[in-house]
Amino acid sequence: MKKILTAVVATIALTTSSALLAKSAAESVMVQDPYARAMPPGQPNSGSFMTFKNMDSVDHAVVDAKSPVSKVVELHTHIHENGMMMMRRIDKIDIPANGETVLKPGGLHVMFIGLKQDLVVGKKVPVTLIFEDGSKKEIEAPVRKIMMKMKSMPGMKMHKMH
Ligand SMILES: [Cu+2]
Repeated sequence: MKKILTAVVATIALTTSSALLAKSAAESVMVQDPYARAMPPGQPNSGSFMTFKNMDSVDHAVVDAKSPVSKVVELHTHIHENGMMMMRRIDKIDIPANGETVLKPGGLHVMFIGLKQDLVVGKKVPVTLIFEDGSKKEIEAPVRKIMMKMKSMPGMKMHKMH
């Protein structure tokens, strides 16, 4: 009887310690260089970009995001469809074990729909990231001006002609 009891106690102790060692997704994923896109006053939408670094040996994912700056916040990606670049809402952004996922203009982004305030350079946008295990991470994304590739292309053509 005493032996069985000891075994039970040992099992409980082991389970407890491994549960304590397991880190939440929010603790395992580092967020680097977050920023939000500056928009001219009156523009309804904007987005935020950053790099997720997964320091854990298991995959993680961001499944939702919240921010007080807009009515709706969604996770988006860009896809090419019939020669057009289109945005699409996605359920999650995967971050592979010991890997990284980059959110950038023209790719994955956190979308702000229905801005409640103008996003001007110098402001910081609070964003709450929600992970697959329910853990959360609060970040602040400084507002930056972002040059669009499309705008720089005519200039590049002109440069070649000279
Ligand atoms: Cu979008």
